Amino acid sequence: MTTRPPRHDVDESQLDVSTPKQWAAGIPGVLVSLQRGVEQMGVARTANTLRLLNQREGFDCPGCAWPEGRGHRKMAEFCENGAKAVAEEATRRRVDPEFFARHPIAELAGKTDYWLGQQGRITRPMVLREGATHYEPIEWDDAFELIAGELRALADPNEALFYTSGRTSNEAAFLYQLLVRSYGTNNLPDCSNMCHESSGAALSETTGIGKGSVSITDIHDADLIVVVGQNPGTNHPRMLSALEEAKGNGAKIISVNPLPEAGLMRFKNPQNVRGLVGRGTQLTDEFCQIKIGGDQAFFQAIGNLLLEWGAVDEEFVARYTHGFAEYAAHVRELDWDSVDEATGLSREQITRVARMFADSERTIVCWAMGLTQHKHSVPTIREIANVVLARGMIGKPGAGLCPVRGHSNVQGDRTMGIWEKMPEEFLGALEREFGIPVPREHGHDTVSGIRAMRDGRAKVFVAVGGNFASATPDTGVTEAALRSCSLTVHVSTKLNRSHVVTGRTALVLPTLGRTERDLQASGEQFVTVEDSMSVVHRSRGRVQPASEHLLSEIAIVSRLARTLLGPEHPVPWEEFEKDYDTIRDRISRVVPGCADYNERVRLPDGFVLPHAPRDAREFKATKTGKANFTANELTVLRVPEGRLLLQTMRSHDQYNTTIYGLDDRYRGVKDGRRVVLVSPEDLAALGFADGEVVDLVSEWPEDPTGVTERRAESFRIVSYPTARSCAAAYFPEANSLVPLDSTAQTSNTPTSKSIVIRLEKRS
Ligand SMILES: Nc1nc2c(c(=O)[nH]1)N[C@H]1C(S)=C(S)[C@@H](COP(=O)(O)OP(=O)(O)OC[C@H]3O[C@@H](n4cnc5c(=O)[nH]c(N)nc54)[C@H](O)[C@@H]3O)O[C@H]1N2
Ligand SMILES: Nc1nc2c(c(=O)[nH]1)N[C@H]1C(S)=C(S)[C@@H](COP(=O)(O)OP(=O)(O)OC[C@H]3O[C@@H](n4cnc5c(=O)[nH]c(N)nc54)[C@H](O)[C@@H]3O)O[C@H]1N2
Ligand SMILES: [Mo]
Repeated sequence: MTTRPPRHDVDESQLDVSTPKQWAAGIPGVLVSLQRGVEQMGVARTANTLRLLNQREGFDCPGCAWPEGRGHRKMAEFCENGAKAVAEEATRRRVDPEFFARHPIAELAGKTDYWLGQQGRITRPMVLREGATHYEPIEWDDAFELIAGELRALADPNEALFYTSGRTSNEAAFLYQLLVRSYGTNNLPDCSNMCHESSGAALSETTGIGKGSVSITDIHDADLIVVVGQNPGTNHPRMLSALEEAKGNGAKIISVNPLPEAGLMRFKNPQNVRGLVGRGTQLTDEFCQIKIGGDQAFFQAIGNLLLEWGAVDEEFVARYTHGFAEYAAHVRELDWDSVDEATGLSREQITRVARMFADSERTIVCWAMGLTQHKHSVPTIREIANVVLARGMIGKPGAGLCPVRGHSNVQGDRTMGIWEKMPEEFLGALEREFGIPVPREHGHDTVSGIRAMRDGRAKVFVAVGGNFASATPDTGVTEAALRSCSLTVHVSTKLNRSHVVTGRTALVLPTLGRTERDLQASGEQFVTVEDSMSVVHRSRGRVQPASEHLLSEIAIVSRLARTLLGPEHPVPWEEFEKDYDTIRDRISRVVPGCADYNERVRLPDGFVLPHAPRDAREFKATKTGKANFTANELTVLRVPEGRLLLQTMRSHDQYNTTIYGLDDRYRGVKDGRRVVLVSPEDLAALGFADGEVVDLVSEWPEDPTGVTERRAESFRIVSYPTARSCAAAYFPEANSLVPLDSTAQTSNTPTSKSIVIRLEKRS
């Protein structure tokens, strides 16, 4: 057994490609998860930590936001990728001061995120002083003084940015936004800006709340589940068990995706014998191999047919909605040629699918990044809402809208106030509760924050979690923006690229992970999180912290606040750090729906936050007070001659920018990541062949900065059954191709799933 990190970085010459798999999980899934666990943690710790994953008295999986089965949790409620997420955090490998003494920053900056992440957990607070070649240890108090000094020196609090990634607990998120607003800014960009922001924007407008309306039992009870732009076999593997259960109850499943993702096709459930040794369950009944960006046209076409057939829930529409006539007039005029062009689907298939909608009594539509990261993402999701409303499929069992969230607590962070434009209701309550002035001017989101750093309007960058340098678009521009800061600060568990692309001075502050015991003055603490279905529950770490020098995120925020805001500040920061119940008491009084928080999170399965459309078909929070139909102009993404539309996605062996390993097992890619998947027909038409190595060149003539081309070098072509005129490569290797200013209307999310590229032979 070895827990030594790899000495060598990724060697793309080892890359090996085989036929894509037709099914997900089964025995290989279990074996890979155990193998990764043992490599990182050893045998005993693997058994111990995995036993506590997603159990009532254990910790919430730091992987995805898919909910746990309420009431009837399986003995091992984990999946292959959840197990990898745990192994990555509970690893025995360490990045200590000697590591930083051995490796100058210039050397670390040449490593991939894979190599950096595999080195292990950071053990001590570290500082990179101006002009220094190496990080060196720093005492916690000195680190807080350093940050406070830089923040006080700014001409305006709006010159600082405070990023959050969605692993942060509710308590830490609540304190962090309180610190940032006490300091005087709403600059709270977060990973959500690059993730489900488009869903939030579309759903708030149409239903009055930016969250999904279904529960896990609704999934089990649905008779039709439509999975659009999502790869659950990799990114939400426990969702496959829920889909399997729904199938067992007679549900039909439609998958809409440019790629035939193995996990959606057939699932061999590792929790039962039939799944381990049998053929598994066929999940998808109807696979719509749509072109990238064709979903708006797809849902308009379905709306058009439902109207034509009179398959509208008239009573629901009359009683609960607004704007139906305009919507109906608009989709009746649908141009079917545009639908053909945008979707690449046959009219027979679209008609068959529309028939399934018309025949269904309980429909759920699920979606993720395949829908949210396009220029027209918000209108696309509004179009889903139109169809769901026309069928009356919200606020009843087995039906509803289901944006499937990414990070395990990204939804909770928003609920707790991590947003650059929190509503007045929240800001006013915060002001009254603490007797502090709270700024009202909207802050920077991720993209506008990068612009502010680039242009010298933001000078201090602080991040609680995440990997800003690698997760954001336009890598070259973003890295230059970070380097222009006077100070960059990262509260992190593991080393990543953002620690080596630094401001003039940089701090890395190591923190406890989800799996670790959190001991404070009043005793052992737990934290709370909210899953994708608005269930709030406890998470309690159990393993010994990676180092005695780690502080919890809550302690770090509280101590920074005390140093920055002084002992006279009206917020009782010290008390918060000692006893997290005192934070939850305040959450109760400030955050809507969280009354009696301390009592309710102690219930065995926690509690469900209110959701008026789900609970009572109430839509009072929209502008019209009703659920809104919308008439949206149809966008058809046109790919110029000789070009392809590139999506950037996740392999089976990564968690966003954390690269667990180099295999994308289901897609048949092994020992490498620089691949571009293109259909055999397009390869023939463009004069390329499988196995050739090319540069990817993105083209965006509209770029306001005048840089119309971006290049990512050396990708191996893989002939792959994707939709025509589409291509796929992995995030973050392809992020340099996404122009900073190419963002979705309304939500400002980078268009990471639709970039026009050409392939260029390497000479
Ligand atoms: N193991 C693991 N789990 C994760 C993550 C991880 O990296 N690893 N990340 C977490 C996070 S933060 C998130 S947001 C989620 C992401 O979960 P997903 O959204 O499943 O992640 P992606 O890999 O981006 O996959 C996008 C899917 O959409 C499809 N797609 C792309 N463009 C289009 C389009 O125009 N139309 C349609 N219909 N489909 C399209 C792609 O083929 C792919 O199947 O997963 C979360 N869970
Ligand atoms: N091209 C392209 N770009 C994308 C996407 C895409 O599909 N394509 N997806 C976007 C999406 S959906 C998202 S959500 C973002 C993700 O953006 P981020 O959330 O910024 O990135 P992650 O890779 O999830 O962050 C990983 C780092 O978080 C730290 N970390 C892990 N656990 C903890 C913890 O418990 N506490 C603290 N403090 N730190 C911790 C570790 O240091 C680790 O290196 O990327 C976006 N970027
Ligand atoms: Mo995400």
